[in-house]
Amino acid sequence: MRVALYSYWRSSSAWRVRIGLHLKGIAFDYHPVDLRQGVQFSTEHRARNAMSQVPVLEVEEGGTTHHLAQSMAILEFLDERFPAPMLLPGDAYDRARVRALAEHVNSGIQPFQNQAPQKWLRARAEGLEKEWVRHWIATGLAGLEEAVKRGAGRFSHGDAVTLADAFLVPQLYGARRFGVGLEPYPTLVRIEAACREVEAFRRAEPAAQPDAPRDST
Ligand SMILES: N[C@@H](CCC(=O)N[C@@H](CS)C(=O)NCC(=O)O)C(=O)O
Repeated sequence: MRVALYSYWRSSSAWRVRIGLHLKGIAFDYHPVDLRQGVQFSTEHRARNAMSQVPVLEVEEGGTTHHLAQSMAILEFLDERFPAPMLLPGDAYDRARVRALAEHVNSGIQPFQNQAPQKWLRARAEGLEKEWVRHWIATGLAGLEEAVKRGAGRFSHGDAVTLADAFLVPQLYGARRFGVGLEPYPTLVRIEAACREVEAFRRAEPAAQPDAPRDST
């Protein structure tokens, strides 16, 4: 099996997958897709992902090349094919909780900060897009803080890293990037610090990627 990731250094969704790949010790080729230059809209990339987005996980196996889209689906695929360490817990209720925490970010926060809606808003009211992004991140993180608090240990769900942490860490980076203060979310910030002690999380950080600008730290 050969694995390659189509990624962009600062993409929070691609970052989630990088965390999963590193946690599981899966070797992969890194193919940058420059979202600033619009490479996601090229014919080649659209053939890999009809939504013109990253991440895309390319998996070559048994003579077939698969292009997997959507970070949640990719991470679940990785959990099925490379079970150690599992990112989803064994118990169905625990699994539902971890998926829900990940979805808070995946469908409740990140889509609002994406380039496409920002561009759409900016074209109608210059500057409004920044207010919009900050509003949805702050509101979403408030809900996430409450939800995580109810079952957190060292990490979002007890004391083992799960999928929920792979979604949380990139989202907090996004919050800082857009100028959202993190003081109201002490549990989330504490878990982020615990994640940063794990090498796989450090290897997945934007500044550690080959397409990151030199001054990106
Ligand atoms: N739900 C998707 C979201 C993917 C996504 O939003 N990717 C962003 C980068 S984080 C992207 O490619 N944006 C390109 C654009 O807005 O033009 C996932 O989890 O993979």
